[in-house]
Amino acid sequence: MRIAHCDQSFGVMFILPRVYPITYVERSGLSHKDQVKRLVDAGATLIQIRDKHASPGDFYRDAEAALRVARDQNVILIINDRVDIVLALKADGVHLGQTDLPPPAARRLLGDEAIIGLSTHNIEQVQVARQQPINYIAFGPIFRTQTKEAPDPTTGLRALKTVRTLTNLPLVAIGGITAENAPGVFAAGADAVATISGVVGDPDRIVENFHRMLTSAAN
Ligand code: 3NM
Repeated sequence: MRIAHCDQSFGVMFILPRVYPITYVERSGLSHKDQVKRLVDAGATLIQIRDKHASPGDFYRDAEAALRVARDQNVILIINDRVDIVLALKADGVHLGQTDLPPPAARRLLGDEAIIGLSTHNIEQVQVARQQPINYIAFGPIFRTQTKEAPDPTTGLRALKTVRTLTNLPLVAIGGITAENAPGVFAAGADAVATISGVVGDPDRIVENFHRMLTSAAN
């Protein structure tokens, strides 16, 4: 796999892969653990688990099982939003949205070894993000997404190009990214593409779709 970026700014040897898969129970119909298992089998090296609907207790238990699968294969596991669950499980990091705990607070709780990512949706948010104690910036939705509830307006590739000129932090593009449009996203300056439906949308084709994304990312 091609490696997009290596950042040691917070004492963590962080290798961001070109394809960044995110689990989602409502899209795949599978538990986070089962999605992680298939993604690990497909060769993913970093996975985010994301759940906007489960109770904290249910998400905790599924995350614990998913982390066990990931740890067995030295795969990095990032948890969306839930700093408390990251802390309780000693997972590898957290992915924060604009309305979650501010990155400095998450950094204080999780320490310098944790990976912290931050979602941004416009240039102003990117300007703020680059001052934050984070390991990567996510930007999107680049294209129309049917996965996120109440998504921000699509940014398109032109805004992604602008973002690339503003930061040297590892840059993850997200939102409506498929094997077909991924090459254009990389050409616009993304280091990685994050995807939900493009990989876990069809539970029977997770391995196949992950490989398609990888092939597309290598072009
Ligand atoms: N965040 P799909 S778009 C989780 O704009 C998420 O920050 C976004 O799912 C953002 O690959 C998005 O199925 C949904 O479009 C990504």
